[in-house]
Amino acid sequence: MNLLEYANQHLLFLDGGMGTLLQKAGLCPGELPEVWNLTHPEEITRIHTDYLNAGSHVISTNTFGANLLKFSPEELDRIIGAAVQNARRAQAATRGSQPTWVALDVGPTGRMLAPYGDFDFEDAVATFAATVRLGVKHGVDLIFIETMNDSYETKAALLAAKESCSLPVFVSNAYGADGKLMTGASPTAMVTLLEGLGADAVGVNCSLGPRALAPVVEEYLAAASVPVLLKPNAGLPRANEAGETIYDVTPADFAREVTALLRKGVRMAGGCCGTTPAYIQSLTEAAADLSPLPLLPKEHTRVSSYTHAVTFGERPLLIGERINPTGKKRFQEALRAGDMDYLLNEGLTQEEKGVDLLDVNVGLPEIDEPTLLTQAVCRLQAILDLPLQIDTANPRAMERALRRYNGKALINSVSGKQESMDTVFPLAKKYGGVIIALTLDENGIPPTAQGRLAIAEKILAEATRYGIPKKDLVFDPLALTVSADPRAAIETLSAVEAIPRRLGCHTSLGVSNVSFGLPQRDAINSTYFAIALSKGLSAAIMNPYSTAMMSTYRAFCALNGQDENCAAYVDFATSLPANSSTPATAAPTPAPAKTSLPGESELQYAIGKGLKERAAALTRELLQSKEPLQIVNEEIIPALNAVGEGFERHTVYLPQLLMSAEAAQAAFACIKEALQGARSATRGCFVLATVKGDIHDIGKNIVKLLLENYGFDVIDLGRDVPPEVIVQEVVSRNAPLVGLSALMTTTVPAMEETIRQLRAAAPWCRILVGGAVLTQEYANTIGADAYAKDAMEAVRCAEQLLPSSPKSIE
Ligand code: B1M
Repeated sequence: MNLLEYANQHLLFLDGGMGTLLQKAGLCPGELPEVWNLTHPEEITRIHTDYLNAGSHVISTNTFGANLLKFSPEELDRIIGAAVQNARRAQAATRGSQPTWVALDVGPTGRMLAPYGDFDFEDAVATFAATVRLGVKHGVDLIFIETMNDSYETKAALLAAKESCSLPVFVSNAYGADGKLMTGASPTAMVTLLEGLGADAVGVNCSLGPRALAPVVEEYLAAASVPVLLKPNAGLPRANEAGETIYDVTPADFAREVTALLRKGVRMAGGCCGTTPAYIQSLTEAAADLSPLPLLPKEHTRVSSYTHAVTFGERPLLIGERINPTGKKRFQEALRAGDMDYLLNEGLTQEEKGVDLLDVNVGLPEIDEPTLLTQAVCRLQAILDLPLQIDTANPRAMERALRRYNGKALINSVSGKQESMDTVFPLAKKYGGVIIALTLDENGIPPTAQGRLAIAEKILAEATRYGIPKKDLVFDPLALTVSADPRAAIETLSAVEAIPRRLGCHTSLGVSNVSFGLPQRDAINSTYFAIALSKGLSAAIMNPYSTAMMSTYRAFCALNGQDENCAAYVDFATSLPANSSTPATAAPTPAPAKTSLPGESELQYAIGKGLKERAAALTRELLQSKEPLQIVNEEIIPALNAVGEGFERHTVYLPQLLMSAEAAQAAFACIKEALQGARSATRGCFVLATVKGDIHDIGKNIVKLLLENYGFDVIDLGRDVPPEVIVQEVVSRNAPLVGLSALMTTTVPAMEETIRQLRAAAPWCRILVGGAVLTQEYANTIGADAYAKDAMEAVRCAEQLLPSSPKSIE
């Protein structure tokens, strides 16, 4: 029976935890569970059988980590083959009244994708594709991508599945207690991205118990047009007194809480970590009399970034137009030189001005646009979380940029020309996107609103033929120059009114075209903008640096009931300079080179925003007037502290933390260069490391640099270093001093363990500890010889711990 047809009419029960059951069955720590398909096939088959007997329609193969990063191609083939066979054997043994299916289970790779990590997006796609192709070869019925905690990796996996097979693909993400993915995506952002890419069901698994996941699930239900699935844990795992992992939600509670969500519209349910066949049995019994709620398509026109979705129609949207080289000599030069700083700065500044999306256009005749546009998209999305409008007439550039975009983009643009539709619609269908549709065709731009409406109808019909839903089209009826044709503005405005009324679609306009050739263009633009907004315009590509345009926009939203308590208007109006002239006639504000925010220096701003090149350039500049260490203490550390606080408050997510860390490292590299000259004679061997489990090394690197500058011969073992490696190094070098760094409360025990092992194996060695989480008291408790709060103090301590060494060279 066809799975999707069945799922249309019935609730679909999935299976429960596999890993936790294997641990109970004797899987050792460090052992790869997927290998059990070969070594313990009966055990795996038994678990599948128990789930089928408990009422699961879909069982997932034991292939969560089966990928080419962990196994050779031959091993992977054997493992996936055996996994499918084990599931099929269980299916054969339990044939009953209800149909059942075998899903290829696909989990995350465990690697972070670039730019946050070092795993290239296309390598991730290739890794997932290899797994999927083997699943298909061995005959699975569907692909189940699960426990993904990063949107970009989820996109890579789904794209790989779609490119490698025509089986149904279900996609499930793992959310934290803050209702976001680890890298910051909201549930609506994920639904928007995944539906755009063609997922057949979307949902939530792992993470927490069903009750804690309810708000996330409800957001899925409000956003998704495809079935929503749910596979929660049996509660949040915790350790009991005996050190075992336990889960607090009982099968009965689990069944009751999941059933409550089935009643709200979830159509597919099972369990994850900590759940067993007893949980699924309990669930299928509790839900035996339930039928699925009708699956209602949602008509939202939505785009997304890696963190959030933006919905057309809730209020007019502003699309910043400034990332476009047309008429901008400086930007053109920067693009030709491959300098992305200008572009990133335009992005950041427009974001601060309050735009909802950024148009990205890098089209210049003599450049490699596919490469440059892709780079621009990747660099922008690394430091900014605004959705992007990908703006190019070059299909190759469009495809490459859409492929790398971490979200559902606004696509600028298609027209009514058949060639344009035949080029753009397949790309939108494959990668997802809301398309800006220009109402022109082979015969040009019709002079009347009627003519443009007719083209809009033609585009809509063709889009439907390509399988693109109406909600994914936004029509631009084209602002034309009023100085050339007195009816130009009126006809476009009529079309702005007619399109939503007649076609039920949203509209967008590139407003400023209307004023070409006229003086005081802002007066015309902003008045035209106001009229268009009052006719129902949904979005505008505009200059957010124009005070007149922004005043019009903020005032319109306040007057139109789209700005609660006029808060955004008041914020905006009170931020204007006291002597700013009447908004509607004010000259456009020149593009401000935004380099810092109140209360922070330019370097702190650059680190906070993750601008690597800028951070390095500013550090070099600062080194002319400040001491290197002063820059570290007054600029770099406070900037990182601010990012860390944001991370704690959930205003900053891991990607931004990583980008800021990279910018700090770039600044720090310049400090290192500056200090390099000051080296003096060797005064003793100092073994240095960040302890096991901890990958923070910025502070440790500063300590290393200063120690070297004060004459110590530093053996840097790096970060995440096991106690045994440190002990071995100290013993083999007979090192008199060792320095340990730890930045997290969770890694201080590793520091304590390292000290314990050092005391046993190298009793002569003096131990210095440091790192943000430590205090003198704590250092005493864990048995260190000294604690240093910063790098300078580390040098002083080292000198004291080596009393025979000469005094420091100052
Ligand atoms: Co993360 N991180 N981070 N992080 N990170 C912290 C430490 C955190 C406090 C942020 C927060 O939540 N507010 C938090 C830890 C919370 C806790 O303790 N429980 C945290 C977390 C949770 C995490 C992750 C788990 C996030 C995640 O994945 N969900 C993850 C951990 C991964 C792991 O280690 N297993 C993670 C990852 C990262 C990045 C990779 C993104 C990046 C590190 C990049 C790198 O180091 N190469 C990063 C960063 C940058 C930070 C913050 C923002 C900044 C750390 C830093 O470099 N400070 C940090 C928040 C904060 O500290 N404000 C945070 C500047 C540096 C110069 O200071 O290291 O203290 P510091 O060094 C000083 C002194 O302490 C002293 O001298 C140095 C110079 O004066 N010192 C010593 C240091 N070592 C010494 C040794 C000595 C003597 C002195 O003798 C040997």
